[in-house]
Amino acid sequence: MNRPLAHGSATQAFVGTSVAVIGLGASGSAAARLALAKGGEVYVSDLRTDPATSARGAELEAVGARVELGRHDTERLARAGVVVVSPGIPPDAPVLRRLSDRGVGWISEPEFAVRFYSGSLIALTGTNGKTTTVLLAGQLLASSGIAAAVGGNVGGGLAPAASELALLDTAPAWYVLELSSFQLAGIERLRPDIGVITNLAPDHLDRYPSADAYYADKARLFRNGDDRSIWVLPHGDARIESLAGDTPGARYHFGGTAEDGSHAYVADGVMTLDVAGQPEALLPVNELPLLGRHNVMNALAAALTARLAGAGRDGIAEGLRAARALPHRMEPVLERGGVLWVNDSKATNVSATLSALASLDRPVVALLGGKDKGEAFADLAETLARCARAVVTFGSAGPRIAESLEDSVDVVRLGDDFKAVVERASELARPGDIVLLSPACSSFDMFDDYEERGRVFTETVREVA
Ligand code: UMA
Repeated sequence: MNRPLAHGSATQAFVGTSVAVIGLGASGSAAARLALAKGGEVYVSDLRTDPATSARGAELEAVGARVELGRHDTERLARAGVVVVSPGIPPDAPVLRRLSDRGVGWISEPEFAVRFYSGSLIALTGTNGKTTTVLLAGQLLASSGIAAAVGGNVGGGLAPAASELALLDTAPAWYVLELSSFQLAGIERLRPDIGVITNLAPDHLDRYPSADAYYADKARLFRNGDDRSIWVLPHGDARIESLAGDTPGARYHFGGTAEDGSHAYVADGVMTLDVAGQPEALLPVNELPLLGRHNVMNALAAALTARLAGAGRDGIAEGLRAARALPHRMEPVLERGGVLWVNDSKATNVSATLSALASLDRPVVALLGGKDKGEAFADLAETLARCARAVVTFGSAGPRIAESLEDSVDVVRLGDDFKAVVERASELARPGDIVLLSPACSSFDMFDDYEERGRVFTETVREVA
């Protein structure tokens, strides 16, 4: 199963290639370093001129890149042999419009990185659960004695950018990459040996004109599929099947039942794999040390992926028992007075919050709010009506969330004082409840990012609860 497939076609021929990198964040820096290490001539530009960007630029200049801050030189970019674009730069950004107008194409950073890989590739995408699943898949391979290197869109310092994996001293048997829709938008040749989709739901509607446009970028995962491809997909998702269309390769499904032909499922309370007509019990689902039913789905997807990459049942079961919540993802903060406080700050869209709510079996005080990305908060109403003792709204999306939910559930409207939000939740919660920060919005109205929001929540809970 573990075939060494040459992703790394860029070798000697690459030396001297002129590479332009647009954006000097985590992915731009990593792509520039990879290009330099492989003998490329590198030009990096970023519109920012702040001290952090300047410092990163100086580091790259010291190793041979030409760095320009404060502008993108279209002429210079258009002369490059390869243009690598950071994922945070939307296709309608002026620099990309100018390149388009001149007929100049670009690729994403993972597309550039895999050209230097020399091992097999697992590429995983989805709307929610990507990072949990990709890191778990890597751990399950490791606990089965298979060398795996995990990276990509992971963020939060939990794993490196795709390009950094191409510079490891020893190539792993498997590269395990998380890919965002922004990164998939810029792939050309990237061909996963195993392609995984965790789930799909509307997201990033502040960048895409429609959910369908977002799904179309996700579907690019399938574009280079061939007869050797293996696809790991959720059971019974008609939309994902239609995105896969008639892509060649073998399809495996998780999350259904033994009877419907799923290859990873829970039967009689036991997580089970069946990739070859022979059920393999992994562990009782209540022994999986991750909170929430959606994490059972993530664990089934990771286990199936690892199994198809050559991991054995015992190593997978051992790895699942050792699984731990990632920071800001259904992360228990503390339990006091019978109230469990849970930090799910990473839930930056409605569907992630819905999964979190639906996965719990205790009454919930839900903390919702942040920057409004234009989603339909009314989609939360039915689930909240069933499980919520109360909702506390905050931040710039707060008023719209409150209006969408007030007919279904008790809503307390608060503003930008996050400590007041935690204090109010503490008053509302009763023994046996869960206070859940799963805000359904991004954080940028009040915090630098979802991580800062989660950290402040954790600190405030420890102080207030
Ligand atoms: N910039 C320009 N010109 C422009 C616009 C922006 O130069 O016209 C510059 C900005 O000034 C900035 C840089 O481009 O310096 C932005 O880079 P970036 O936003 O692409 O961020 P990176 O630091 O490179 O991080 C990216 C991913 N970020 C995004 O996709 C927004 C990280 O995913 C990823 O971990 C990292 O690459 C390494 O692969 C984070 C994320 O939030 C975790 N992803 C989104 C998600 O998961 O929902 C997609």
